[in-house]
Amino acid sequence: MNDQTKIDQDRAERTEKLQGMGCKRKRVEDVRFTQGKGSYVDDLKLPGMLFGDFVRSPHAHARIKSIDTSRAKALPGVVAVLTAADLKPLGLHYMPTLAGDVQAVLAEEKVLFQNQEVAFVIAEDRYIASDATELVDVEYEALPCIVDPFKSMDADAPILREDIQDKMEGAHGPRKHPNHIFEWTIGDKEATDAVFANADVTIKEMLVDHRTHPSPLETCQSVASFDKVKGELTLWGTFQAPHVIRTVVSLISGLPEHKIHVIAPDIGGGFGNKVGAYAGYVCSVVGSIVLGVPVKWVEDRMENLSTTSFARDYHMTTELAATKDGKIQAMRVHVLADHGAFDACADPSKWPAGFMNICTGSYDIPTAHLAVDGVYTNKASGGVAYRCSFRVTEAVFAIERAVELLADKLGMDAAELRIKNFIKPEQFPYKSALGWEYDSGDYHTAMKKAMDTIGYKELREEQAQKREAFKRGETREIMGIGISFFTEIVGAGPAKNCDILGIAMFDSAEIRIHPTGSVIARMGTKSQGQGHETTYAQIIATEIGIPADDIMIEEGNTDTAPYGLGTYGSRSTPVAGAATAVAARKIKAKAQMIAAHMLEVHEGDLEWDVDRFRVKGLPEKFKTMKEIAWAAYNAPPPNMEPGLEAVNYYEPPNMTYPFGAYFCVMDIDVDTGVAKTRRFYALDDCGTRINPMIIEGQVHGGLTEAFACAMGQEIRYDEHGNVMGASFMDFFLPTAVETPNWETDFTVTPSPHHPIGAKGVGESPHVGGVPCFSNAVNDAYAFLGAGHIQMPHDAWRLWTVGQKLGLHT
Ligand code: MCN
Ligand code: CUM
Repeated sequence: MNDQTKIDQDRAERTEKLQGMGCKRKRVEDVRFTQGKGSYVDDLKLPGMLFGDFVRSPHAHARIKSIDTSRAKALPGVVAVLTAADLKPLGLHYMPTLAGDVQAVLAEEKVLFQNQEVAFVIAEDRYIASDATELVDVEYEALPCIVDPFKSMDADAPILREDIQDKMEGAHGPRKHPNHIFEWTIGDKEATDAVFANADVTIKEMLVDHRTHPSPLETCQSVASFDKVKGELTLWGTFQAPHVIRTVVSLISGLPEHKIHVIAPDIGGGFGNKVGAYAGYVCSVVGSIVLGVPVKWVEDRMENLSTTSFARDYHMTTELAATKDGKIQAMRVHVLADHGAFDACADPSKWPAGFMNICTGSYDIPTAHLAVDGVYTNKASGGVAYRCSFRVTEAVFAIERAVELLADKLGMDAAELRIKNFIKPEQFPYKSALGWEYDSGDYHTAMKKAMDTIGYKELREEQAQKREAFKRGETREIMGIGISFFTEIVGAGPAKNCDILGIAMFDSAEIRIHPTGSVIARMGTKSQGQGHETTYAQIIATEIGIPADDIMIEEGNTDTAPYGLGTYGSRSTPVAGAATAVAARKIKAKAQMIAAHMLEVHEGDLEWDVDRFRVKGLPEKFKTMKEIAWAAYNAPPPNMEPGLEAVNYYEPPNMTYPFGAYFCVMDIDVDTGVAKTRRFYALDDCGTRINPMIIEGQVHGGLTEAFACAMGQEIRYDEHGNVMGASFMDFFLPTAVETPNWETDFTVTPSPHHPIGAKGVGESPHVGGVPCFSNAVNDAYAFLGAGHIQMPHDAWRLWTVGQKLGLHT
């Protein structure tokens, strides 16, 4: 072995020991999760703790004539019953929403959706509280309700929000009707209309991304404990954004922010459901302040599905204009957004329709216009993202279905049409017609790799043969090939356009190296299962040369973690991940000065080598990061303050734009409507990959939720506003039995503005997956002249399609 080989080998061994970026490091948090040793909100048991439960409205729209709590209060074990009348003097019967609306904590004069919170019973245990909810007598006078958002602004529509009936100026401009929330438009309307008027080919379709729910396994919950002596409130809860919750609680309760301790312990899945603030949080806090003992609130499954947040419910009239040979010239979209009874959409404040204006997708579409109208209906409020960065799933669904419809009309292959319109590698950074600047991308390479791997040409040939066989009556099975090429927009965000209630959407990391060279690091984000304890440590390991196993990551305690805006919109890696790298580099810079002092050389004479600084040209003279850490506390250079720690608050210059190419092969039995996913191939590009195993897990999870949404999951309402699908009996939650096999792949196009070139990935598979499934179904039926088939594509609905097409004999 020659010297260089030895050096290389030694370096490789030291690198491997770090388990840094690029390593398939096993998830450290799973040691406790797989042994049932996680610590969730409901695991918390405090002395004297009481339990709250809600009385909920059976009606979708009704006037409350009276509430009588006397029978409930008389039940042994019941301690208190709160109603709007109790909260009103405190100014807490309404709470502000993230979207600039207010939301009833407990209904005062009216209920506006089924299962709305009417009273909060606090008792010695959960069962007594639950029993007592049945003893609260509420007299209702039922009112006509609005279920169909298209009827919401009719002249004779019942006015839903009487509390803001006369307030015709909303949080996002003028309201056209008492049931109108906002109109949001972007793009050049005149130019777009002109292109459409003169286009060779146009398509127009109402594409519905139906109402669904993130449904994490752990429901929303909180424990509030108010210490009357100290005047301090501790609030444990299922919070994706603990610091924001602390600020909001301070603003609405008047308690000073430093006397509020918000703690998000382990979280059993969030998927967007745990971003917003809910009545249960407020009532547990009020209960504890009033009673001086801890109060716990834990949602049951039905409450979770029917009241805390919904996702989607976008009705998108989508149009494309193109030349005869398939160059897309313009896009025009109108969205009717059903927001339910209160606008509690969880978006950055300036974005009433999230980042819906990413709807031009991965294509170079020169002209576009988007208009969104938000309306009130008698349904639960919410409007959370559900595994997508603020309405990106809706946007990608619109463009990816529209492109397929255009391909159909042009008689062009859908993959070819996409490639023809892709933004070219040399166009990045690319400014889209609706205002975004895509940081980087190489769509052609990704698409080619995907098509070659899946064997696209052969699949189309097989499909052509099967179609002939079907027409000849030899088979009852039809084959669909679904494609989706998506661009995500994650990592909110630059302060110039992203804030939550006025707080700029930066994020943070604080890294502290102990004298022995072990590390604790804290971030402003909060994992709900994404594996942050594993992956942030990998970033630090690579940056400062300390093994990931010696680095502990802590999140979720607002007393110790630096202020951050939390985890949603796949922003942890783009924002807090960047903060982590920058903080680590600050430490490294100080370490270099210490090393120079120790080795008695000038700083500039040192070079970094995996886990140490060494003297250039004298590789045997070095100091390891561990040695430097010890020195930092014991013998720092004169005039240098001791210690080795750093904090960074990172304000990203731009979002990151991960992308991917997905293909789905599906076989559908036209007689039963049963769809079988034969193959699903997902190629993701999230820039620099921190942990390939975790990325694969994220992709598996996101695709499974995409499969759920596209193929069956739905929160439906009947004409009386009764919520259908409020339990797992009706709401489709796929298990391993239904879930297809996933093939994953990748390309790497680093983000040019991110310190380590990483983009987010947590939501990409969902965003790309939903249209891919829907396109597969639509593609299967296309040759039969089915036209656009709305989601969800469960067997019953697909059977209906066959019925309509006269396929059943
Ligand atoms: N990662 C990586 N390399 C990259 C990008 C990400 O290794 N280039 C890793 C990260 O280090 C992190 C994970 O992938 O461990 C996800 O990172 P990121 O894409 O930054 O997303 P966030 O951590 O901000 O997670 C949020 C995202 C969202 S918004 C939803 S919704 C969702 C998702 O994550 N909810 C989840 N994935 C989930 N996974 C689980 N288990 N539970 C949820 O509730
Ligand atoms: Cu998009 S649902 Mo996630 O942002 O918590």
